[in-house]
Amino acid sequence: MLTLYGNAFSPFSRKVQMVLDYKGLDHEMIDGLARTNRERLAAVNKRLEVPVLDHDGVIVVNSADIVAYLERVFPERPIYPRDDETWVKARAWERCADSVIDPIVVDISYWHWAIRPDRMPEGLLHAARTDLATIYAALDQELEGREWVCGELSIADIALFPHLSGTRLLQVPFDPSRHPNLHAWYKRCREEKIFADDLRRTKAYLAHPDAMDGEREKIFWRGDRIEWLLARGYHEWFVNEIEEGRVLWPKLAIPASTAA
Ligand SMILES: N[C@@H](CCC(=O)N[C@@H](CS)C(=O)NCC(=O)O)C(=O)O
Repeated sequence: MLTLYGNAFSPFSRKVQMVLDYKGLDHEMIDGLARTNRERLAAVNKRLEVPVLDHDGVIVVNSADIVAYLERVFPERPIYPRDDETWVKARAWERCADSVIDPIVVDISYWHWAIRPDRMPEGLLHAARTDLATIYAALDQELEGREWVCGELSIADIALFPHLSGTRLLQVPFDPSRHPNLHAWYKRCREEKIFADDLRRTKAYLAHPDAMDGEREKIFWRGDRIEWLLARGYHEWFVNEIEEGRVLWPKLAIPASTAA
């Protein structure tokens, strides 16, 4: 039995759910970020982060580890390229999606869904546009003459898609005239069932009156998202957030069954 503690708004959960779909693996989905499920999530991940996979009692946290686990246990329909060099490239794009694109997109998203007392700090949107333009250009080049980022559909496409699907709404879109290959790739993704199903789930979640039932006044901050903010000069804003009590810190999560 496979149970995914996820959330339809979390790009990392969406990645894992798309891999489960791609591999045709039946699973139960629990919204780990819903207030009513906090204790259930804490029991499988003290960090209180989604996604978490429970496979017959084997608990796997962190999206890249979950995908690697699924690939190992369910090798049919591989999602990582077989060729070594292409495998390295796919992992690099997955890591870029998880640790470079996610922080930029998520850091500017707070003024769209969180309950904020302020407006977005001056220059933050511009910094996001500048950094994303570099990434869009690199991706556009990577996709020259290719349908998928690594040739065949792979984890690279699945990891990138959830982050890129929100960029228009956040006013940091890629541009069909400057990034024609990226634009064609995004259109191609939307025509594939696993990506179309992902968008449908996220839209249905956001349209539901109980959506975003989780914490919306305090922001859960972690490494990469803080790094991008500080690197772009927003340390004073961040310190003020801490002082005003609007920061939630992840709890210590140690991989030992005896850890308290
Ligand atoms: N490195 C983790 C990151 C997961 C992550 O950032 N999860 C966020 C949602 S996108 C989360 O659970 N945050 C807790 C919260 O918002 O309360 C992974 O790849 O799974």
